[in-house]
Amino acid sequence: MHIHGLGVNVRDIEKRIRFCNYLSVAQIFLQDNILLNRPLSFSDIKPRLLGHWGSCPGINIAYANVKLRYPHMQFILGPGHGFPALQANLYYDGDLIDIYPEATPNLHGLEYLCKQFSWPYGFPSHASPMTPGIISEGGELGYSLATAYGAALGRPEKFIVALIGDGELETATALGSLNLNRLLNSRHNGHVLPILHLNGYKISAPTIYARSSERELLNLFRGFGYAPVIVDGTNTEEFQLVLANITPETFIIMQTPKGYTGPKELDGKKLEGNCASHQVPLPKAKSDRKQLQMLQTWLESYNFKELYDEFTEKH
Ligand SMILES: Cc1ncc(C[n+]2csc(CCOP(=O)(O)OP(=O)(O)O)c2C)c(N)n1
Repeated sequence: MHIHGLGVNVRDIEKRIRFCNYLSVAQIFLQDNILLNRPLSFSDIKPRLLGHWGSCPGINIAYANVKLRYPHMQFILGPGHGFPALQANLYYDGDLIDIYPEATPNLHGLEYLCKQFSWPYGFPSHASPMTPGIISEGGELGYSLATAYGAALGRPEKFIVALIGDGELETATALGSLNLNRLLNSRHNGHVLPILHLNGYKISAPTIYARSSERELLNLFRGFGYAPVIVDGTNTEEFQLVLANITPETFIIMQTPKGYTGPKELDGKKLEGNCASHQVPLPKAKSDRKQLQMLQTWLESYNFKELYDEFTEKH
């Protein structure tokens, strides 16, 4: 569906999100059989499962929505542990290949990307100085918004998105950075668009903001001079309408269920929409048949082959 007057195709955004979600999961779990050309076996799974799935789907949603609406945007990721998602987006846009010539838009590139994630001498599990375009690693939470305002200083041509974790916004640094709106929001500086990623949890507990009422949340940001707007991240049309109408004061509060589109539950424990999806939601996929089958079903749910064929044709 094309949203009239916006020049943005909702289906294209949703396809990109699906593509990047698949690649996020594949980086965390797979060392072989990346296209699922045969049923998964234990030998396809990496020996040591590391990484953070929970934040990835929301990062992919934010990245795709903003990128297709504002292609010149610069993206700052608050919680750097959502690296598989950032890396998937850099691969999708062809931004990785300049630095990593093996990140080609074909099977070789896909295998390289997935195998090398969190692998000795490969890519780290978190954003790092090795990541093209990175100006904030995010390992120590709190600096995304301050970094965004700093990068926009004296650069009116810039459009910078800071995706702030809701856990991150509990830090003194992130809270203090909200004051920068009043100090640095001017036509002499670039546009900073803060997006709070309200996915509800930080590691193993709910965030303060997830347990706040909408009124409390809106009033908090209004108090810092922002014009906050709450968006359901899973509703692409709604997100695009908000993005089409932003002002320099806009502060987006993007709600997504943590681990969205991942497995719903494991052994009676809720995964999607819960802190249990923060890291690796199927930790025994290399040795437990049930978890391996759940991973296969999860990966298949994205219909990646169809997206991959389109992707390789475009390049
Ligand atoms: C200053 C600081 N305090 C604590 C941590 C430990 N830590 C790592 S991830 C995390 C939770 C992050 O939650 P959130 O910002 O909501 O990100 P998401 O839920 O999207 O993963 C915490 C507390 C840290 N990295 N930095």
